[in-house]
Amino acid sequence: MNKEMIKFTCPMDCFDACGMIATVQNGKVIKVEGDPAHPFTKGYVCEKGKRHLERLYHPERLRKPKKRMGDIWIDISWEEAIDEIGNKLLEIKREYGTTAVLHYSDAGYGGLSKSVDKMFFNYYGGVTVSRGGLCWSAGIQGQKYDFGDNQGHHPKDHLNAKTIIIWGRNPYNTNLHLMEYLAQAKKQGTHIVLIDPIRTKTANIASEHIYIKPSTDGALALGMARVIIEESLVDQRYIDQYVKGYEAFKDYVADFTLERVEKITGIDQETIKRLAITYAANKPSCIIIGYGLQRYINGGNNVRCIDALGAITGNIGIQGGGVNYANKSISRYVKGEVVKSEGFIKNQRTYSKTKLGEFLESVQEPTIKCIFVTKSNPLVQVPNISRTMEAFAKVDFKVVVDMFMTDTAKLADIVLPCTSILEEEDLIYSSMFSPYISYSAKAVAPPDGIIGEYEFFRRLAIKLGLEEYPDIGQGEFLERAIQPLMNTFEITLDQIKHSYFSIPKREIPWEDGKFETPSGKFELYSEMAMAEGTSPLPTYIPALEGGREFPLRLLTPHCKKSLHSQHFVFISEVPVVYLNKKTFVSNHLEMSGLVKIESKQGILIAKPEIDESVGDEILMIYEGWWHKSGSVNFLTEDIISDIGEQAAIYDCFCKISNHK
Ligand SMILES: Nc1nc2c(c(=O)[nH]1)N[C@H]1C(S)=C(S)[C@@H](COP(=O)(O)OP(=O)(O)OC[C@H]3O[C@@H](n4cnc5c(=O)[nH]c(N)nc54)[C@H](O)[C@@H]3O)O[C@H]1N2
Ligand SMILES: Nc1nc2c(c(=O)[nH]1)N[C@H]1C(S)=C(S)[C@@H](COP(=O)(O)OP(=O)(O)OC[C@H]3O[C@@H](n4cnc5c(=O)[nH]c(N)nc54)[C@H](O)[C@@H]3O)O[C@H]1N2
Ligand code: SF4
Ligand SMILES: [Mo]
Repeated sequence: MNKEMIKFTCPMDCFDACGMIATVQNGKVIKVEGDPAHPFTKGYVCEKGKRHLERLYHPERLRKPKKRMGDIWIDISWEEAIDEIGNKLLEIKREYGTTAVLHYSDAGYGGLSKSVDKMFFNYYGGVTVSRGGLCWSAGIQGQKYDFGDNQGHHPKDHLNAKTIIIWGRNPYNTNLHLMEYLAQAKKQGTHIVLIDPIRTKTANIASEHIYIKPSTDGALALGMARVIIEESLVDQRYIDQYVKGYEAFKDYVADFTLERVEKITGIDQETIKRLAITYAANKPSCIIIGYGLQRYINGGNNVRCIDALGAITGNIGIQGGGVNYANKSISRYVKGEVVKSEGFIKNQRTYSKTKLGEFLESVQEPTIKCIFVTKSNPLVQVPNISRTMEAFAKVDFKVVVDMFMTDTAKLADIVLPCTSILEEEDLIYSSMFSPYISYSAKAVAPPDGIIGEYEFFRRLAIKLGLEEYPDIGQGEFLERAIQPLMNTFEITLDQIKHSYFSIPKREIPWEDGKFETPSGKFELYSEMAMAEGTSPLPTYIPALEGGREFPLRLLTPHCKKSLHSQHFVFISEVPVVYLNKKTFVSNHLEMSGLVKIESKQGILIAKPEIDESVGDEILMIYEGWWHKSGSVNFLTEDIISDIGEQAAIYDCFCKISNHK
């Protein structure tokens, strides 16, 4: 039979949103690969992208709705599942009010069609939802104070830079297509600096790697600002025209002498000075910030301190410049039914996402009667999971929608299978980096009558009698969502289906010097920040230190082979902890056995590996391991950042010993 090639897009929570092609034969996907016609991802995809095929036909994939009966699971029909969930939601609404339902969701699948979860709960009347986040919220809010929004340069513009600083990002693991641009930039002779407490493989593409003590990036940036001011390398014309609060900032940074900054950051004075001068003098200079450096109690301010460097040197709004953190160029043109549904919220309650466990323990009036989990695996990915699990387990009724029986699903009362990207029609874009939106066609029908989330929530809405819930097909829903995009740029869905679209003239954000802040300028001094209870100036808040009992810092960044917990489904070994020889020896560890890592929150058994790329007094374990191996978040603490209620998940202090 003829083979058919179907264009789809990787929906993972990733920077790249790669264009892909599925080869379909006899109703089966036999191959997935990158689409060489995608102007940005050009046919290159990572191993995780290729594993969509493996996940699609994996023997352990969930195929039927399941209901817990004591210690066993029984298969139920979709009708039964909808009846049971529907009756429960009706009862809760009647007896306790809709906010007794908590909807927990994340970005486990990035297609627009699955944003109907949110829409459903809005029509239901509004439920308990999260504030802040586990991912990037400190930096997002920090940049909102400074710029008014989160915009990134088109990555091809990085090739116009003479200096690039990669600050706390590890594109070798996390951001495949940035690596290509960096490789090209390096060939052209661009000076590339990497700042990271770990010498990651990204360092191989950098001209230099600078070790920094975790959580001290704010101090480094302020120290650099002081040098730049002292050496008269500021762009005074830019400051006068476009920057608010320079004089107050200048006064504040005067205290950040090289000597002091060396003490805080562990970077020698010569290096700090050279870095500052290179950044300011070898213009245009571009900074690419990752999400690692904001997972701390001072994370939002650390990002603001770095933004300030761009403003005082006039590296904003110019070719080859920018302080790139996120890229929300598409999302501002996506609205439609989900936004409309917000008008139907009668009651809503919020809790800080990081503190799910604490919230469940303490919430009153109403207490939580139902947790509904979509596109996420919180009992692996939130900090302090022992506490969270205990509180989660006590809730009367829990529903989880997932593709696999995750550690979160295992604690549910009803588990619903979801479709794969290869079984959905969808629109996909990333707000992190790639400036493209693309259409993803349905390659095959789901097995065993699995109904996707789009259809499931529609049927549930009917069951609940939510009359205003939009009675439209998935294609219509998608088209309405991007109506603002189509109107503004005079394109049709059909054109998007047959090509890839990015916003024209959005290659250099803030080029016109008009910022979306209250003053219309870049705000070094933000009254909005002050009104929200934080410092108006970018400030260095001292990093936390491990005490006597727990002297080592545990970093748990993202690994190359898995998207968070998703690809650890295939793995059951114990996690590997990486540490340098000095830390290994000073803790009297033995190479032959396993080690025990303890924090205030819990214990984890791991296999040690000596790795000189890890900084002193640091343990590094990749996040994502399931409970069967040992999850890192048994060790982490549920504390939040200064700005944006970000999980300060790398503020985790431990001790390590041989495991007998
Ligand atoms: N393969 C893969 N790709 C992914 C993901 C994945 O799980 N796997 N996840 C996706 C998601 S959701 C996200 S949020 C992104 C994250 O993308 P990245 O930001 O690139 O990755 P992280 O692992 O969060 O951290 C980046 C780096 O920050 C460093 N770091 C930690 N603390 C500090 C510090 O105090 N200062 C400095 N300067 N550096 C520090 C870490 O050592 C790490 O190398 O990746 C996305 N892409
Ligand atoms: N210690 C530590 N913890 C961290 C981090 C860290 O750096 N260190 N990083 C944090 C970050 S940046 C993030 S973004 C969060 C991520 O947290 P999560 O988003 O909770 O992490 P994932 O493991 O990607 O879980 C997504 C789940 O969605 C499921 N899924 C896939 N497709 C679909 C679908 O179509 N429908 C439904 N309903 N489900 C689907 C997947 O099978 C998977 O179980 O983790 C955070 N946790
Ligand atoms: S996970 Fe990211 S890099 Fe890999 S295929 Fe998907 S979008 Fe591309
Ligand atoms: Mo993330």
